[in-house]
Amino acid sequence: MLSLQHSSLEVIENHTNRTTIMKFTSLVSIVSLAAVASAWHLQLYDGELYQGLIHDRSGTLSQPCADLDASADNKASSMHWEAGTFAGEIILFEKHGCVAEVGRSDGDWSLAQFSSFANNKVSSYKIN
Ligand SMILES: [Ca+2]
Repeated sequence: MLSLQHSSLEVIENHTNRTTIMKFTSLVSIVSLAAVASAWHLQLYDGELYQGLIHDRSGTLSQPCADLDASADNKASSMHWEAGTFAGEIILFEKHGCVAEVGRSDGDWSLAQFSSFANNKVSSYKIN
């Protein structure tokens, strides 16, 4: 009778240890996921071939709509876009308030020279 009680107690202890180990493993997984999540990065340049940086911004989540400052407005002629883990697409607009689309990415987008349609026109963007 005494030995039976002892083995029951061991079963409970083993179960508790396993639960603790599983909780710890889940925590490590969450921390690892956060470490590999990458940010999006947008760089706009006044000139072709990435000359004359006029806008440089990065973040992790989507961006509803951002107007460019007066110093960068209607000037972009080339760009780098690195899609992040949680934001893949950027949409460029001719007017403030994300009106009149001039182009959109599908994943990363390096554009050494904007089309004549979009050149020196971008004044706002949205990140999805
Ligand atoms: Ca320009």
